Amino acid sequence: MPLKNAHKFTVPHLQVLSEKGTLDKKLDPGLSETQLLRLYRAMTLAREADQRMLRLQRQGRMGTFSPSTGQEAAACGPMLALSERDWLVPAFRELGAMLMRGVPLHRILLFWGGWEEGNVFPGVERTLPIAVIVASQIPHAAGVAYSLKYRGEKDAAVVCYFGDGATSEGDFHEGMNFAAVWKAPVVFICQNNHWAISTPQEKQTGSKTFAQKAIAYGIPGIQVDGNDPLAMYKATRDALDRANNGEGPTMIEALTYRVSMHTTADDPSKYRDTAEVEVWKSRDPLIRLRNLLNERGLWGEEKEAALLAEIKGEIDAEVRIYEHGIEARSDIAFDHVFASPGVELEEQRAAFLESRGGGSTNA
Ligand SMILES: Cc1ncc(C[n+]2csc(CCOP(=O)(O)OP(=O)(O)O)c2C)c(N)n1
Ligand SMILES: [Mg+2]
Repeated sequence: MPLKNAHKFTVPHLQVLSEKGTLDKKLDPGLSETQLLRLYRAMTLAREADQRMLRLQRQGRMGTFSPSTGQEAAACGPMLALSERDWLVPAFRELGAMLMRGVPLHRILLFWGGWEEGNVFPGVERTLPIAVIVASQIPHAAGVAYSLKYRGEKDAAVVCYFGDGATSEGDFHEGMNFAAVWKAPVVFICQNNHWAISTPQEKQTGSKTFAQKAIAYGIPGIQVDGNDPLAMYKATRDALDRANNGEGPTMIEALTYRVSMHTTADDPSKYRDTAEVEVWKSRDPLIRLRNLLNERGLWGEEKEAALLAEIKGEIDAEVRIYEHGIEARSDIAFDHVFASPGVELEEQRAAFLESRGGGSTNA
């Protein structure tokens, strides 16, 4: 008997704004001028903040961190689709996404400076802290999404970021399976920046795409040009609509590239070809969006200079808060584990403070 096809699967690829600046009119999500300018500002802020963080780290004023230069479209495009009701569950390379959410830069500097206060975002809701433990945030995202469904919050969903390397972790498979089976309202965004430290994509997976992993769980997977901010917005908008309609999760693979080092602790020239880096530098997402703004008469050299000056001032002010504006407390680690700490944790806090000779505000 001839074999029949059990099922046919396809993995779509989405690009709206090509590298050459051609806009696909049929796929254009129709962002307003205000939205386009907000996106460009956010991506520029992320780039400038990233560069400043590199200098701070090199000057010994901040610890190791994971630069995000080159990945601004993949991080920021989706955020334009989020409402305040939606949850953001980041990994560790989504600086632009966190800034768009309203997390003050000084909180992110505190995190990478090693301060517990960097895990707390006063006034910013529905946002989980940076997750350095690879893929650990994926089951968290599935759980948060399941709780939204359980509570009947139909106008809210979760957007969860992770890297290509995270797909090799058990947490990825468990989180995807749980979310798919329970039709939890979550959008999984895999930032495929082609490397997991020194491990290239072909040593990470036998799959041709990361998006196709979604198929195994029974959810749609789409590959997106991750340096195209309009495509990243559109894919996330569509996925959030599915989630809000009770249709469950979607996985988006964002094809992008980490043009800088993995973290400030490594030297990428030891394991990857500089020619590859140059190719991706020429696909800079900021330039692509700036060209579109120029074409629409929304931008120009003067506006660019004014924006950079404004952003520099903003970053300077945040660095000052980071270095001088926070009164660090040695017992803060006890504060945010549970909504209300409970007797045992308070006893442990008291014992800890006692062991330090009393007082709670000495760092
Ligand atoms: C569970 C765990 N294993 C190993 C590490 C060390 N580590 C940090 S980042 C990283 C690679 C992550 O690669 P990817 O998921 O592609 O994200 P990217 O760094 O490229 O943004 C590794 C192995 C870790 N932080 N957590
Ligand atoms: Mg990676």
